[in-house]
Parts: sequence; structure tokens; C-alpha cells
Amino acid sequence: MSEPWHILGAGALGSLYAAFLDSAGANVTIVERRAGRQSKRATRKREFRINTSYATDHSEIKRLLVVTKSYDVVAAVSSVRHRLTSSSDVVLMSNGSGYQHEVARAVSEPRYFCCLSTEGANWRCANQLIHAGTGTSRLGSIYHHPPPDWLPLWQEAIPGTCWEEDIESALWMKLIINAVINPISALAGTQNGELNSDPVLSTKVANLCKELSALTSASAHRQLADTLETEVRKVIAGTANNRCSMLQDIEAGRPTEIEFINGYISAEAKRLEVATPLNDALVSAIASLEADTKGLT
Ligand code: KPL
Repeated sequence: MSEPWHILGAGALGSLYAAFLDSAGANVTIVERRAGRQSKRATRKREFRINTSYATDHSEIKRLLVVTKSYDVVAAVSSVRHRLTSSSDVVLMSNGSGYQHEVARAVSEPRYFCCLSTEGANWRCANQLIHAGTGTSRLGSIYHHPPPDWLPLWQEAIPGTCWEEDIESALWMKLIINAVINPISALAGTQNGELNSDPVLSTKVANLCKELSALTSASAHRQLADTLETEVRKVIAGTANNRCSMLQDIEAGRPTEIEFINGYISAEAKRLEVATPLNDALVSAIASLEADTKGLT
């Protein structure tokens, strides 16, 4: 029997992975950080046979998947620090960059892995999860750990799971994709597809890709510079009917992940001494939009 899996951040994507692992026979537990959410999870527990535990419990966590918002990863993992040891493995699966090293500094006991997922999931209603799009799950380690012993379980449970030796380049490409699609469509209030079909938005995409290609050429991922725009356009086409996560956050009055996406890029640009005025302007524009909409929801 494989080690039990714990999941922090049981939104749509976290719950989809819980269901995947459960269907392959893994023992899956959702970790709640707040009291009072038991009843909602109890209904889900009947559907997926998934357990609930609280962060404050004491049993050891051997396998942990973290699917919170990027700005919440450090707090989420810290809340179960007393349950993690040097034989624990933690898989980080949030958008953006920067939090991976931050959390490893804050909670240094476990081994960390990253997962880049292109699965789509959303809630039809409070307890009914829809698997909206089949994608891939690329696993890897920015600390150069070898493939873990639970990789075969993931490959059985989650179709399209592969081990990525150069996960850092894959993370950079995903960062660029989010840095282009999320703020432009959030500011325009549109589905992703309009970024290819609307001439004004499409020009914004082209200009930002050009700026980020120049930054990529100066980075450790320079081999990706020439393909950035093609990759971004492909994801726009493949997710044409999506409203991106940043737009959903704005509409729900939640904080966005702008600091861990375009904010991280601005910091990298400063470090590499490359000017990124379009990207920097998007950070400010989203921060203002967030401030304006906070009180309205
Ligand atoms: O990851 C996404 C997001 O919305 O955060 C994309 C790929 C842009 C899909 O909407």
C-alpha cells in the first residue's frame, strides 16, 4: 500500500487531483486550516471517499500536495510544519515563481517537487466537480532530487504525468504564459481566446512577448526566447473559452497572484538589468484594479 496523500488547498484543481489519486487506490486526506468547513468536505467525502484532517493534527504527513494560491503557499506549508520530516515529500503546484524557494527556506525539513499542470477543473455547484479539460502533469525538482518512488502511482492515477529533468525551463515558460495571458485578459475582462482574435489585444500580446523574449535571452532559459510567442498563442487557442484565474480572482474580490507572476518577472528583469516597462505597467494596473474592486464585491 502506498503512503497516504494529504492535500492543502482543495479548490477545484486540488480536488481533481484528490479524486485522481483516490481512484488509483491511494488514501487521500484533505487538510483544512480553518474550523467549520467539515460539513462541505463531509459531502465531498461521500462522493470521493476522501478524509479530512486539520492542520493542527499531529500525525506525520509523508506525501503532501499543495494547490493553494501562490501568495498562500508559505503560510499553508508552515501550518503543517510540525507534521513534516526529512522523509516527507511536498509537491508544489501553484501559479507563478519565487514562492518555491521561499517555502523551502521557511520550512526546510521535506524534499520539494514541482508539478506543472494543464488540467482544467471547476465546480458545477458547491460539491460537484467538473473535469473541464484533460491536460498534462509535468513533475520535476528544482533541487535536482531524483524521480520519487511515488511517480508510478501518479502515472497510473493521472494520465499524462511525466518526469521533467529541466523543470526550471518549463516553469519559466509557464510563468511567461501566465504573465501575458492573465493580466491582459483580466484588464480587458475577456475570455482568453480574444487575445488572439481581437486586433488590439493581439497587438498587446505581441508587444509583451517581444519584451519578455528579450528578457528570456538574457536569462538562464535563453533557448526558449524564440518560441515564446508561439507557445503563448497556442495556450490562448487551447484555453479560448476560459476566463483566466486572475480575472476570476478580480471578479470574486480576491487578491490576485500578480506579485508572483509579473512582479517576479520585474524583479528578475531588475536583477538581469533588462528594461520591462510593459510588464511593470501591468503590475501597477492590476494592483489598482484589485484595490478598486476589493470594496465592490
Ligand atoms: O493558467 C492559466 C490561468 O488562468 O491561470 C491559463 C493557462 C492562462 C489558463 O486560463
